[in-house]
Amino acid sequence: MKLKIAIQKSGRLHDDSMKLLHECGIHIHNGMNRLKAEAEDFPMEVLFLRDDDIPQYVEDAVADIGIVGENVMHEKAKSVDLVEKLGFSKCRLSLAIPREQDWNGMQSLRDKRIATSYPRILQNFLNKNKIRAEIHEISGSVEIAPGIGLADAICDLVSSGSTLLSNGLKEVHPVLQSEAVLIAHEALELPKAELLRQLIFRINAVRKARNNKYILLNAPNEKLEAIINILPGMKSPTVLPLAEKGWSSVHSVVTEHDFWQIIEKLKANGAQGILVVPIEKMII
Ligand code: PRT
Ligand code: ZN
Repeated sequence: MKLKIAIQKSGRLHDDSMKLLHECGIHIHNGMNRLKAEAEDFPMEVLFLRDDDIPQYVEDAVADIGIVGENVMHEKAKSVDLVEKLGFSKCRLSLAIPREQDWNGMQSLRDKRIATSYPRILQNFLNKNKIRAEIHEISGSVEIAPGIGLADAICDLVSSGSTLLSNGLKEVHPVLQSEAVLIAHEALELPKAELLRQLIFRINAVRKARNNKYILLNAPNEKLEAIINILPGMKSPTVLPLAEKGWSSVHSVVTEHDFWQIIEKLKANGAQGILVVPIEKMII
């Protein structure tokens, strides 16, 4: 029994998807241009597909699980479970108009032509906002549509915004925030559901580790209490005596998010020799 996972064959999702599996201890030898590959050390088979096809394959149980952008998952609207957000390939689907045009809120789109590769998501968004507009579905290079007179506005994926900028467009309203997600067939049979549970457990350990750092520092004993209060730790920090009298070594785990603030406070409270090291896996 193998868990079949669908992964983008090539493109923006491919490398990070493979890296995530690798960090989960699942190693895949993909012969060049193969459509299928097997994992060495986990009962898993990998199918390499176009991202647009992945939701359908998962719905049909050709693949048990898959990794796609939320944008594709919502646009395809297949019956699949969203199992886990994966934190990479972040972008947003946004509305944009020519730079020189005024934007007076959503009303500005009334009866306008909007070019997009995401007609379903856009139509739902317009319905929710009670705006009637004409949707032009085009499959690529959406950003050139206003310039060639094909549309008044576009609804497209944005990450840095430089594509919009270089096409004389400005982003005016977000429609959907997106990142890579793990999707699964709705009714996985038991042995596969158990393999999926193991995979999710590993993914969580890898993602938590990425968001945390292990920190070691030296502190004079009279400052220990203040320093321990600054450090959150998983339970409480580890405190070990140093060879030098009156000093201790303190070890703890801090999140990436409030990392710099914590370092500042530690320094202000007399911490010295602060070392910060990445964590490979984190299981709590
Ligand atoms: O061949 P296949 O169908 O598998 O791939 P694809 O060409 O359809 O998709 P691909 O590889 O381009 O993108 C896969 C997924 O990556 C998308 O579905 C999104 O979930 C995610 N993603 C993240 C992005 C971007 N960021 C992104 N910036 N997908 C596309 N873009 C494009 C966008 O369409 C625009 O043309 O990049 C341009 C904008 O980028 P900025 O940085 O200039 O704003
Ligand atoms: Zn695609």
